[in-house]
Amino acid sequence: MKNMSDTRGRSLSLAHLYVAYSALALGGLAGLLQVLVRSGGLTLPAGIDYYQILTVHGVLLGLILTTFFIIGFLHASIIRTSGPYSNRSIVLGWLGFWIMLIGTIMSASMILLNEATVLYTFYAPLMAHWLFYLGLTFVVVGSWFSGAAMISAYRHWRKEHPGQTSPLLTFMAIITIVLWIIATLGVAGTVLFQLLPWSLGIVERVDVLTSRTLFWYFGHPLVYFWLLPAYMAWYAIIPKVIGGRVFSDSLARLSFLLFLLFSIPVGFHHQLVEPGIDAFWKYLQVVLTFMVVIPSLMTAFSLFATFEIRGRELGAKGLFGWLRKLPWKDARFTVPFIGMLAFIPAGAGGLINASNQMNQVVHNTIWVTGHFHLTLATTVVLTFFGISYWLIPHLTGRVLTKEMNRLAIIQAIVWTVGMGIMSLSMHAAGLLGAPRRSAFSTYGDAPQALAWIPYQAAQAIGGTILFIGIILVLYIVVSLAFFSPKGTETFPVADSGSAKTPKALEDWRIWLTILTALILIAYSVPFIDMIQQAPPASKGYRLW
Ligand code: HAS
Ligand code: CU
Repeated sequence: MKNMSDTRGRSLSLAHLYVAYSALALGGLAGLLQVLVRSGGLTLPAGIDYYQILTVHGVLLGLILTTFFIIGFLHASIIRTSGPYSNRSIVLGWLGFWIMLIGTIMSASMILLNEATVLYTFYAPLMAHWLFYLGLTFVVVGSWFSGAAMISAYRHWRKEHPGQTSPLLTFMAIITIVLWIIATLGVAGTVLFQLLPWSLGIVERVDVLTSRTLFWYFGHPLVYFWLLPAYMAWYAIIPKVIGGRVFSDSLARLSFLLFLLFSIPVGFHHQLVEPGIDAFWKYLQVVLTFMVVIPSLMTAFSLFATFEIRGRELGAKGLFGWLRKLPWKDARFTVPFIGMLAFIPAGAGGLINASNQMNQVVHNTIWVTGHFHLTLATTVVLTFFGISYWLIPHLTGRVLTKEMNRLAIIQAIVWTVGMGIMSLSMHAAGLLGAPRRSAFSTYGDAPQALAWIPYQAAQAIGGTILFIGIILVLYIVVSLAFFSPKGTETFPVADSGSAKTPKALEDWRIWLTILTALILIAYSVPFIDMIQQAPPASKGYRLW
């Protein structure tokens, strides 16, 4: 019975990973077309619009790849550390998968039919076909079913183990999904109550400011929903890969709790130039944004500690001698490690974005695009690749061969070079004022616009190298899923010594109460202001 449900759990996770990598294939191709158009080197055939391709890219990679990969990984982590799913969790998990998949197909079809060229942020008053919004609703509602599967498994574990601290990876997975559920309430609110009725023609106008605010109430925690699964691997899996231990179980849990508290009440740092929000509330949310940096600094600290302790165990001497003792030839370590390194400049860029005065310089420039290609498309995505290299064979009963391991490291190097060139030139062009979300234009040969062009050419070079990286990773993933030799690949989980962890860290009443208070403090007054003093609502526009 146990084994059978274990197999069921494996298929559930795998199904999610397959959708995620299919999204990578299509979204990556769109990315290649974009950099080529933007460099001025390519005109899309058959009247295909740049912004349509950009929407495909953003939705498939930013929303679909991430959500499916993460949910698949969270299921696998809970099953690995808390035992096979009950029938109820399996049923909920599959319901979630299918609802999300149907939603994805609905939204993606509308984009491909050019009925929803509204980019991945789908800002009103750009108006897409109502099926696009309905599809997004399905994706969100489906993910709630998946969340229910996980929470049910967690509650079951706690009932069976009264008074014990839950396994670290399960705890982290639950924080991640709770963060997601609370955040998606915002996007569900704007889609269900504003965008759907408006695109169906039931109401004629939409309040743009409220809609964007609800979007960013979701949009910022969204980026931590992407980051936290990577942190799960850094805290609780990589230490095992290098033969070490978790630096501190309590510190890891505390940092996840801080993410839960401070990820949500900070959406205004995406709206610093938005009129209609009082400066005081922007200031408050910027302070909270700097609070959410702290758990990342805690993470950096404990990873350095884990690496150094392990290196010294292996006999390393001197200040940095331990670096040489790390298993550089093991893709399961090296690929995510490059992701960690990338997060140092990526995070520094985030601090610049969050600083009100500097945000005025970079907002809506391609600097921001450079920022999230370092954070999401390097730090997070390389960690996801690193996870896939053992998780996929673990789930399919195959092994990561020496050749695939070597290819995975080459893939990461290709990715780093491509992304380095592309992201650096995006940051540089952004500082010169080049706009984001914009097709190729010389703006009537304005001298400033001409200065951006060499950087756009560099972006095309970087983007093309990245596309080679995408082909490589898809090749590795398909091999590991279907062709590698049969065998057992382990799901590495490091010992965290959770027995000594303070009980308060798992007392949900405390944390959910503080979270609710913080959200109410950060959002109530500005939200009431927005509704009471709403500017005239807007009719819909279809600019494509
Ligand atoms: Fe961001 C815009 C601020 C992190 C993603 N961000 C975006 C957008 C995306 C995104 C997608 O305040 C664009 C949205 C759109 O379409 O408009 N961001 C921040 C801040 C952080 C941050 C303060 N962002 C992320 C992460 C993302 C992400 C993570 C995805 C995964 N971001 C902003 C702001 C904007 C923004 C503004 C709006 C800009 C605008 O005007 O539109 C922080 O969380 C960053 C903290 C991180 C650190 C780094 C810690 C370093 C670590 C590495 C350890 C390494 C080791 C290895 C141990 C301070 C943990 C070292 C070993 C050796 C041997 C050296
Ligand atoms: Cu943000």
